[in-house]
Amino acid sequence: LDDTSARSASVYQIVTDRFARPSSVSSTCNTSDRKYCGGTYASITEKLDYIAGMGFDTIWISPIVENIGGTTGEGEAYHGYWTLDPDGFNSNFGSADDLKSLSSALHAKGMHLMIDVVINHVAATSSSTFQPDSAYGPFSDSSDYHPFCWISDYSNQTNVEDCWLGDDSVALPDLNTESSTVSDYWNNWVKTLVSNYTLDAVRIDTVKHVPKTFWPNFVSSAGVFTQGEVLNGDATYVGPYQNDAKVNPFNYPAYYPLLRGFNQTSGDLSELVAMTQTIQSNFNDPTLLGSFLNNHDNPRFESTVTDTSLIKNAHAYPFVSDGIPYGYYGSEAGFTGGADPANREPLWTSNYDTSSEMYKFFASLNAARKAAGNASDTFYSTQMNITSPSSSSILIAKQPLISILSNSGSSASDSSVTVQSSASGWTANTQVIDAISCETLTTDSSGNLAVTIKTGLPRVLIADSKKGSVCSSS
Ligand code: ABC
Ligand code: CA
Repeated sequence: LDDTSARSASVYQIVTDRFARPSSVSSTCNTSDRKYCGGTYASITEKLDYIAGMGFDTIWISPIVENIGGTTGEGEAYHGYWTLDPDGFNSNFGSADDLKSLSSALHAKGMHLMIDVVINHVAATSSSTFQPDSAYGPFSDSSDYHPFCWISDYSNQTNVEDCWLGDDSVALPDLNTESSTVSDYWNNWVKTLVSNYTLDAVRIDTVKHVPKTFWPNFVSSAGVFTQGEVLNGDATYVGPYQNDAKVNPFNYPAYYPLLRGFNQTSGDLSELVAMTQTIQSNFNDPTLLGSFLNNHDNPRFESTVTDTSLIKNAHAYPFVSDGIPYGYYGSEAGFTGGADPANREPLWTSNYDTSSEMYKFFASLNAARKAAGNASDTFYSTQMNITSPSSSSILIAKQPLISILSNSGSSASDSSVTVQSSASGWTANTQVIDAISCETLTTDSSGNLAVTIKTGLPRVLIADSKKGSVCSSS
C-alpha cells in the first residue's frame, strides 16, 4: 500500500495466537495463564470471509519472528513481542509457507497483509544475566545494545530512547539503533520481510523508544505504508513522528478524549472537538493516522462500559472520522476483557457468529465509509470538520459522509440535531440514508436536515444517491 491506497484501507487487528486455531486443538485458553493457545496462520486463512464480511480489507497480525521460548514470570511469548532472533521464525503459529499462503489468500480476495515489527529491543528473562550470544542471531555482540538501565522517566527522551523496557521478569534489552551495524541490519531485514511475505503494510512497535533519525531510512527500506505506535496522548509530542520521522502514528492523542467522551453519559465531548484542532495543527496529514478504540494494550472499551449505545458511538468514531480505521478482533463478538492479558481472549469461543449485532454494526460502518470513498475522490484525504451541536453530541462533517455521535446513552429520550446544508453539502429535498438504522430522511427546502437521535444511537448519513451497498443486506 502507498499513502493513497492506505487511506482507503480498513484494518482488522488480530492477535495471531488468539484469533483462530485448528479444530483438532481443544485445550482451554485462559487469558490469565499467558500461554500459547494454538492460533495459526492456516486457521486465519480459513476465516477470511468472516473478516471480509464486516467490510475489513486488511489484517494486522502479531510479530512473526523467533521469540524466547519456555515460560517466564509473565508467561509465554504468545503475543510475539519477545524477539530472540529476528532471522528466525516463530513456529508456534505455523510455518513460513503457511504465512505465505495466508498472504496469497488475502491478495486473491483483494485484501492486504500488515505485519507487526519490533525494532527497539529483543527479550531476555533477566536484565542482570543477559549476555548477548549467537542465540540472538545478528545481535550477538554487546556493542549492539545500549547499556542496561530501566526506563524510569518518561519525560526524559534520552531515558526513553536509551534505557530498557520490561522488568525483572522479562527484560527487553535495548538495541543500539544508532550503530550502523544495527540500523543497516534492520533496513535490509525489513526490505526482505516485505518481499518474502509480499506485505502491503507494516505496523511498527515502540516507535518513540528509537531516535527519530533512525526511521526515515527504515520506512523507505520497507517501501510500503507504515503505521507506528507512539504511545503518548500529547499531539505535540506525537506529531513530529509523522512530520519528521516519516512513520504514520496511531492516533493516541484522539484515543484518550474519545474514551473519556463516550465512556459515560456525562462525558465531556468538547475535549475531543478541541483535540481535533490540536491534531490538525500538529500533524502534516491527520488522514494517515491510525484510528482505533480498542487494541491489545488497553482495556477493551467494553470492560468498563455496558451501555450498547455508548459502545456503538465510540466504535463508530474511527470509521467516520479522519484516518485509517482499526477494529480489534473480538469487538464484534462483544468481548469485555480488561487490561493485558485479559483483553486477548480466544475468538473461537464466539463461534465466529456473523449474525451478532456488533458484527453487523461494523459491516454497516465499513459500508458507509466505502460508499463515501467511492462517491468522492477527496473523501479520504480531506480533513473533517467537527462541531458540537449540543453538550451530548458531535457532528462530524466529512463530505459526503455526515455523522452525529452522541453520548446520551440508550435510555435517553429523543432529541433533535439539525445538520445545516452548509456543513453537509446537501441541497433541497435530498434523500439521505442512515447506514445504522437504514431509515431514510429528507432535507427541507433549504437543504437542512432535522435528525432525531433515538435511544442514543449514532447516525451515519449519506445521500441516497451515493449509498452504494449501504443497507443493501438488511
Ligand atoms: C507484560 C505483561 C503485562 C504487564 C507488563 C508489565 O508486562 O504481559 O501483563 O502489565 C509486549 C506484550 C505485553 C508485555 C510487554 C512487556 O511486551 O504485548 O503483554 O507486557 O513484556 C508495545 C506493544 C506491546 C508490547 C510492547 C513490547 C510494546 O504494543 O503489546 O508488549 O514489545 C509502553 C511503550 C509501548 C508499549 C507499552 C506496553 O509500554 O511505550 O511501546 N507497547 C505510558 C508511557 C508509555 C507506556 C505506557 C504503558 O505508559 O508513556 O510509553 O507504553 O506502560 C497517557 C499518556 C501516555 C501513558 C498513558 C498510560 O497515559 O499520554 O504517555 O503511557 O495519558
Ligand atoms: Ca531504544
